[in-house]
Amino acid sequence: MKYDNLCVAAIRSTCLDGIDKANSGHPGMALSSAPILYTLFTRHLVSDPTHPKWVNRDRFVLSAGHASMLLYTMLHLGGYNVTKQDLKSFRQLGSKTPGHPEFGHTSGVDATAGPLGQGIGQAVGMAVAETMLQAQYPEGDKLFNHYTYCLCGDGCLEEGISQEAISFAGVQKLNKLVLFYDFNDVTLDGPLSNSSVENTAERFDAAGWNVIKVADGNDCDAIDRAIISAKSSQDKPSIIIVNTIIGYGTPNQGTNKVHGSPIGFDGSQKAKEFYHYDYPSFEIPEEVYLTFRSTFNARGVKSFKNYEETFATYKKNHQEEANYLETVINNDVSSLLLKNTDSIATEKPEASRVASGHILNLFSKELKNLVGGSADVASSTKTMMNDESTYMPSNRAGRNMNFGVREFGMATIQNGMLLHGGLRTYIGGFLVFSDYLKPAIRLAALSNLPAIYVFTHDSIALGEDGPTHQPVEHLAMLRSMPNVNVVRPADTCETNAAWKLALESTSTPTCLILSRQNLAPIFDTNYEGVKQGGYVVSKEREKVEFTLVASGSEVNLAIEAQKLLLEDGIDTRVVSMPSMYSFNKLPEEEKEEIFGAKYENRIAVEMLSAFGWYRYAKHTMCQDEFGASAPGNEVVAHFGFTANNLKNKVKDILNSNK
Ligand SMILES: Cc1ncc(C[n+]2csc(CCOP(=O)(O)OP(=O)(O)O)c2C)c(N)n1
Repeated sequence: MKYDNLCVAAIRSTCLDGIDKANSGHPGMALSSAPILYTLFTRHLVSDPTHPKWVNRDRFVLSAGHASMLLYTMLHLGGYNVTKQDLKSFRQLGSKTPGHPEFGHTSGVDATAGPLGQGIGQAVGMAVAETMLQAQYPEGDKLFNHYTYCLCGDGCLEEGISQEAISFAGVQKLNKLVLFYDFNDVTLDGPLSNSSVENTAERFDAAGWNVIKVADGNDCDAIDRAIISAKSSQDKPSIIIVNTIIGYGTPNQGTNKVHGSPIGFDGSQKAKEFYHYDYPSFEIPEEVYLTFRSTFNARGVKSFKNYEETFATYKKNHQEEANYLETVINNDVSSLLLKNTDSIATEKPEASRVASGHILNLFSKELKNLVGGSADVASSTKTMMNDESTYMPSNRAGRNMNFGVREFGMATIQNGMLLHGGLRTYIGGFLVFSDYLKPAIRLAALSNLPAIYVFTHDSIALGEDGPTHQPVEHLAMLRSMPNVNVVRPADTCETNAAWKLALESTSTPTCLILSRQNLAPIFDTNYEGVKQGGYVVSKEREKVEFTLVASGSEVNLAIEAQKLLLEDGIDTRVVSMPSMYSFNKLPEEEKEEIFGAKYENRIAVEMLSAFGWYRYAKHTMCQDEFGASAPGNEVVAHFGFTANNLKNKVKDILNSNK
């Protein structure tokens, strides 16, 4: 195209200016990838900057989030709400242009990225969502018909998460997923060959991908041809491997010196001379804006307008479905959760994982857009929707997902599905393996996604599998993350409430912490209490002397101990604390009222780490060492979690307080 060279030079120069002004940032990949994004935006990407949340836009994920200055420059030129001033405020407090792209913060940013590799998983999730939604609606291809593009670097592909996501995408034949690989052959510390010798093309080929190569990363026409070829793939996702030069045009190009430090005025000046770009800092000639307006903008605005017309016709023919889509598009399904408000009473003891399975199946009938699965442990985590089929290339309407043994991949894919919009999702695994996917929970929390994690086998009580499978420190880890609601229900009623709260959430991820062993129903458990986070489940007889605070399976233990203590003349209260996250939001006086007894006269009981409990109680009966392999009840007794022990502990404390 006429102004290709000028446009690419302008993009590169603006990246240099932004990073130099901030005196911080990563010029290397911004410069090497500039022609890739320029070609994508001007010749292919379909998105309307005046409707940045349009559901059928093409998605773009910058997995190599450190190249953020490049994305911001593209968004600026593309007409999003990113001004020249925003580019000048790169990486400054309160700016729209933070160090790494943040979803919901900057218009046009489709995913939060920076932790390398996760963006690939998110892009896979978006591509999954497109196929699912197409199948969920009659004539769904009229509503959902877009591509998902992702740009990664050497680092993303070194991260293990990339392999999990790539394998899944290959199995699922996500042919509308296009991954650009900026193969500049250099990472932060030096040449890629220091740490990787694998053949990327063969790796992707082996995973069922369509592999396309571009020999010269400055050749926009070659990049264009590669994209055309990728878009025509019928049954495979595509990778476009583009040979590039890191820090192209700068004095230290081709080396890790240009990876993550500003080039500086002199070096940038030399680069601009090399690009034949003779404009002052941050100045961009009108021809560049014109090019974007006549290509990217014109295409996007026209496509959005066409879509509006299509949607209006669709609504006439399928009013109910169109209304449903409008309701759920922003992941808010609270208005659809009317029927299942009451607790599900059970007479007999039931494991909370089992209760969760029943409840999920009830909710799955209310929410047609609920989809989910597990990392090969569905029968253990009870995460199957019994009347639903499995999502596969031959069955995009399947609502059960088989992620394979890929916890991290699964969690990043869930994030991508939620980022896409239109679906509600859950994923399941053992609590002990929450470590494997923790970084994706963090991104969900940071991105305000209402992700749901069904974590079962929640304590040493799981028994025979032993300490490798028995979580100890995991709740402390999960609870310490901002914007994550960790709910550990005490019985079936609380489990139902926890699920409902998880589905009612619109911007906070929820971890459901569920037992393998049976839990007896507790008379006073209720939805409002779980929503509040902590509440009295067993009152004192007359005057509270001491309070037992517990969660999950230990609430029953506390109630048993309460009875024994009363027999010995000690009047106590039991507080169920399913969610510290919610409880922490209560006013201080309300918290004190719920506890009833002063700080010194409280004990927290939980068969996991005591870490975090001292905020609520001076004393703990917790599990601060690894567990053991034996039948569950024996392990529990071995580590002293008996009502009698708890009773004695409370009595000792009261005696020593005298
Ligand atoms: C999970 C994770 N680990 C480490 C980093 C720090 N980091 C940022 S970029 C980078 C090197 C990436 O190399 P490459 O993808 O080749 O990017 P380029 O050097 O081309 O900019 C590293 C280690 C990170 N952002 N995320």
